[in-house]
Amino acid sequence: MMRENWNDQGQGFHPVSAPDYLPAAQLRDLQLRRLKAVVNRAYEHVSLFRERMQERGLTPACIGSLADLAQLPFTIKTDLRDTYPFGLFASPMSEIVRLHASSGTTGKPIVVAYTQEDLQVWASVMLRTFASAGIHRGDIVQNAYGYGLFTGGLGAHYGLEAIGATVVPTSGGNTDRQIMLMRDFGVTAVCCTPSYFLHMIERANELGVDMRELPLRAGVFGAEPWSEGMRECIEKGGGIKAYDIYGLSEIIGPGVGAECCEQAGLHIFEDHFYPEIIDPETCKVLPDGEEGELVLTTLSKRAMPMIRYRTRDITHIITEPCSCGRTVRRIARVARRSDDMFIIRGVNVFPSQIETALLAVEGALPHYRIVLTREHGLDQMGVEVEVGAEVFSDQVSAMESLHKRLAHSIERITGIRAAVRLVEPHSIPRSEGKARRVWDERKA
Ligand code: DLL
Repeated sequence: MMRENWNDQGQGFHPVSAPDYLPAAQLRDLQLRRLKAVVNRAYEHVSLFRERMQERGLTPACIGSLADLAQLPFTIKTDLRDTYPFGLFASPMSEIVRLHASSGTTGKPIVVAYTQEDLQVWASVMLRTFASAGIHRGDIVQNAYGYGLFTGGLGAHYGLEAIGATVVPTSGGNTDRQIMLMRDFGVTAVCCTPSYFLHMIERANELGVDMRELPLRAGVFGAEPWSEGMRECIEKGGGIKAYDIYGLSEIIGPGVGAECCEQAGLHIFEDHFYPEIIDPETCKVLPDGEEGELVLTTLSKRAMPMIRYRTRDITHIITEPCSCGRTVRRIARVARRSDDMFIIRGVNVFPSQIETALLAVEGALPHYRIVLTREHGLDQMGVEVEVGAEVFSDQVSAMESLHKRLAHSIERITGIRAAVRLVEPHSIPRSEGKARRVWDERKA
């Protein structure tokens, strides 16, 4: 039964959100029907999928239940690179109305495609994202995700228009102008990477603008890992509620999953994206609740169906139902990627652990970078972290004490002794999109 008068923070319900509340049996039924159709489509139109299935003696008829998905081969990022640019398309170009591509630092980007129907689905999952963050008609939303080949800008844009909000399509960059528009237009919600919003808060303060006094009340942040500590800094500094949104180009862009007003994990839009968690070593499917790599299958994508795409993102499925009433399952915040991990003196470390360690100590600012070097054959981990101006002007003993507490916190969480360097505010480069945290200067 659809919850006619469901309210998220007052006015978030929109009929298009109904699939978020489907009874489990009905949802599984829908997923199975869609899964069969998408496997058929991929088998018929994409030679890579067909050949991989044939190698295993599989046909689309092998899918009789959702559990049968586990027999199908995985898809990985290099499959998109190897078939660059259009090798995984299941629709003729005449039906493809949009292309996006990853920015990729080296080599060729990965390319993704959308039909008209795919764009409608994308706008609908983004609409559900904004509804669950309590954004509605009448809101003025500054969209500072990059517009262009990156999926963030246009993905958020069409979802915001679909919900009836007023979009201010600023894209990333030109921070002073962003702040001027935010204040002059009476912006009530913002979308960008969490690191860029922190930078906006900081710049606003320098310009004498206190964001907490503006009508701004919510932010929808994603595209990069961020921690609970970072959420606290953003919510306090901006006077807003900060919601997490997750997605990736290969699957659709932003809008694979998003937090609701409970801010306790991200609901996956399961009627379009089927999640599995696997052990990244053995590739076996893990039961709900266990941590592993997120694998996603698109259930309705037409231009570029993805079967069992290995995201490299580490998370787990939350088993408890959410008190918001949505029935679609949640994943825990994606704090790390398996390929972000670095190994230092044999110990596996994730940048998110460093972030958590730093933000657990009062006085540290959420701006840091990790520099890996090798001295006399031994790996060293340096962590540069900005600290408030008052600490610098304070006595040396205050600096020493903070330094000690930070080093101790890092060692407690990672087991590694780091060379911590306290640096002045603004000395670490800011990013307008995804932040870079690790500089690995070790020679191979
Ligand atoms: O970053 C899509 C997006 C745009 C998501 C705007 C959210 C908001 P890609 O550039 O293909 O797509 O990067 C996808 O970014 O596999 C994760 O590793 C990471 N990522 C995205 N959202 C989150 C998040 C977009 N909320 C890759 N938390 C993904 C942690 C995230 N990591």
